[in-house]
Amino acid sequence: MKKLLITTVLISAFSQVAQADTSELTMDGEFGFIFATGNTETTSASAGLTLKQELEKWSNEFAFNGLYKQDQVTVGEGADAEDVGRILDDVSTGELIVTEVMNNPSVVSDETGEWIEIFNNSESAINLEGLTVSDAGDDGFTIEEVLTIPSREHIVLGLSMDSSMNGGLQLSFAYTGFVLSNTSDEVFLSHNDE
Ligand SMILES: [Ca+2]
Ligand SMILES: [Ca+2]
Repeated sequence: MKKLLITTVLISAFSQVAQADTSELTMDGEFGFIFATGNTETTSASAGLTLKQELEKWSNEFAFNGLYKQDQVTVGEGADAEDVGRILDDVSTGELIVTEVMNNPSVVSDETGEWIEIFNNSESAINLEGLTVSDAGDDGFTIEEVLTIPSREHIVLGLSMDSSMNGGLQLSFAYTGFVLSNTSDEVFLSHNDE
């Protein structure tokens, strides 16, 4: 099995921002690093996409390539928008993006108030079952249930589903075993590409 890295966000050098801004730390996906480790295809294989989709895809690629050296990213095949969404094997680098993290909540404790927001930057729903969220150390968890993220929408994963404990959020998934440092940390999205 090959571990396919989808998206990486580094929490670093933003710690001062987090400490200065007592409300929340907002980290755009643009601050993250997006690596292509394989399974990428060239845009020449994209026949059949509409011109509009091509333009959108191109603009996405432009945004990513402007920030990171990587292979080209394609919109995944098998875009079956019904039921639970595409499986992760069909998801390409750049289609899932970590758009925000809360690593240092102020109104609730870190133990219940940390969260991660993921954006589906693709044309179809994606099933996050099998997605591993990890850091460069020993922190990590894998989503082992069907968890659909609709096209062009966000979902939030956090430590507590209880909105009175997590700062008032409606979470889609609660995890354990993953702590976001208030100084320096990483968020990797990956899955085992079987
Ligand atoms: Ca923290
Ligand atoms: Ca960590």
